[in-house]
Amino acid sequence: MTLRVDVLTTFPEMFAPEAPGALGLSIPARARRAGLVEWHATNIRDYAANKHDKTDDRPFGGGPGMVMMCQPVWDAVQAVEAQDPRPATRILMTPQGRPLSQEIVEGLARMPRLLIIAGHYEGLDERVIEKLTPMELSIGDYVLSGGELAAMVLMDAVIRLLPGALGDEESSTQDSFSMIGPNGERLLDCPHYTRPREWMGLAVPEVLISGDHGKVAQWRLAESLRRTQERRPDLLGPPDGR
Ligand code: 9D3
Repeated sequence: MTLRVDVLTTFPEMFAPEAPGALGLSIPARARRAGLVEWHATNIRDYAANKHDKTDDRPFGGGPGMVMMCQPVWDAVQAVEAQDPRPATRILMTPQGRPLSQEIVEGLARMPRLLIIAGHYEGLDERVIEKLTPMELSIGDYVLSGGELAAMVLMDAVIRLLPGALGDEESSTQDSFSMIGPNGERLLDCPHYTRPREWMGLAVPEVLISGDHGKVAQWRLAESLRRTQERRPDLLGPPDGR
């Protein structure tokens, strides 16, 4: 079954399938051509019920920026959801959301339909969030100009997990080769080398040239563990391991 992704945004052009951006090339484009996924961007502005097609307004209580109004968002969600009978998993991209993780991505890749709300605004009126009860997701602790790039990051991460999205060469590095630690943790990748065997005075580690596949696997796991310990100790769990 084709995954359907709807994006609600005031910049639908960013998601045009022919746009040579994040989703128009490489794995997502191939997955789309293969019928594994389809995405539709809907302009929230098309659902503004007021005569100036206004989708945002000044915040109650004062302050800078604009707040996305409830009505256009609510109506856009109802209209888009009615375009397909399958229930959509509603997602709001927001700096206040749960940090995106591979676990979340894997869960979303099993859904039939995603509806992602992304915006260029200070925020949504809290009441429409309360009524829609979307999953609220962030892609990290830095400030973007809008939620659209975050939505594309999420889509890219989900699409590449759809069965058949990766070519044979890519998929082999997917599951069995990606390193798992002694307690089931996901580890950072080990270093990689290709020809020549010596470059600018630097040699390729001898074990990789030995032809001993057992030794190579052992070395790679040890390197993955060492790097994870050094760069991302948080991935190995709490400091005292409890
Ligand atoms: C002054 C408060 N700002 C929040 C940090 C306002 C604000 C800035 C930027 C509100 C929204 C945005 C646009 N960003 C997103 O919509 C967004 C986002 C992000 O900026 N970083 C990481 N993940 C995400 S998901 C959506």
